[in-house]
Amino acid sequence: MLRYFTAGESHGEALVAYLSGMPAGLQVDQPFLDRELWRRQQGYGRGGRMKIERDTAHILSGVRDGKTIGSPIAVLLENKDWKNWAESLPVEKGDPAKLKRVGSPRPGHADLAGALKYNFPEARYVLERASARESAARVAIGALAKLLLRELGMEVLSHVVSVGEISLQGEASWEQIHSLHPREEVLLNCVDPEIEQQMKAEVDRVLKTGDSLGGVFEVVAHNVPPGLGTYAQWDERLDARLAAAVMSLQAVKAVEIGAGISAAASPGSAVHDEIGYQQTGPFTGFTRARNNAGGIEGGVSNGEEIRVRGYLKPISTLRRPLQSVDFATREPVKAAYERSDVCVVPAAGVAAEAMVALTLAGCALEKFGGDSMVETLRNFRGYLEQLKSY
Ligand code: EPS
Repeated sequence: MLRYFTAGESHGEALVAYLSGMPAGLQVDQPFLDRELWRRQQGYGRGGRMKIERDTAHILSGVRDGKTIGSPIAVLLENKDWKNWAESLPVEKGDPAKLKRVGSPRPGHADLAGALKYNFPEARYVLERASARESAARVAIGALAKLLLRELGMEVLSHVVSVGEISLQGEASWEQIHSLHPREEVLLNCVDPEIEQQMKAEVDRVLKTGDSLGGVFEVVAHNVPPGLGTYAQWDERLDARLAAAVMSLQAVKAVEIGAGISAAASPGSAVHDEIGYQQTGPFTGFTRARNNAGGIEGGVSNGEEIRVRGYLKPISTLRRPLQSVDFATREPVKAAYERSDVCVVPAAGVAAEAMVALTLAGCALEKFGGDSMVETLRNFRGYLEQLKSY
């Protein structure tokens, strides 16, 4: 069983991620982990913090001589900004004059709900943990999940569908999404260069007005065999698990599988993906003319590409702040402002890739089992044979 947790505050000493349940014998590609972390840091519209951080995954346990050993994997990501915060976020009792209060909660942020819940007089400790900085830790262990999936022939990538009101029209093919991946300069991770320029102009416009932007990313999982997840129990449905995984990312307010949203307003004949048959295919001979189901029917992968979209609300820290209330005086004031990003849709897409990869890796290990890669691969190949001879 694949289990994972993260720990760490945004301006604390480090982030830590813990991944348990990986089979032994998986080759760990350190440059790949660091490249994934780099990808999450990119995108037009990020704030000053990304100039400070250069994330790398420091593996503390569970990997020896370049391979997993079946033991829990702990990964540490240093916060370079910590040196600027050591006195205002001390672990031990500190000097109250040095603490940096967040005196008025930002609408849309966890500030108020978190302060009420944990009985804090202001929101500093709320934002420290609610911050999307935490998603870096998920990307580190998500990269390990991607390495496992790669052994099983599966790949997970993302692209940006919209930024504010600027949208890509039509579906991006796997080849188009794949071609974004090796880029050394990431703007908005959109497959259409003209739309990408319009997205950039939109970020510039909003930046000038002190506002922020949301948008939509799409994660695509390629070459996923039919049979991951099940309708047999509500919490084992693949779509339910993916929805929870993607919704758990900071600022995601809606998740869509395939054409889920437009499907609700369309007749069945325009939605459901008709079935055909040919002698050979990637997993079986069954074919589909389109993929409105997003690769999942009845909570089970059906052999088509899995497509999951995440809808991000605009960043809740505004340079031109909205109305709020002072925690101490209860007087009306403007919401607090701290250095922030203006648009993070490409970065959120990379974090969502990690969550999708962890979810698919978990489902794959439940189906194929195995304490070593030799065993997992033998079971996996046996299943592929079974599908071929169906
Ligand atoms: C974040 C605020 C910004 C972002 C941060 C998320 O950080 P800071 O307050 O230090 O400027 O840069 O994201 C990251 C640090 C990251 O690695 O993605 C927030 O409040 O959520």
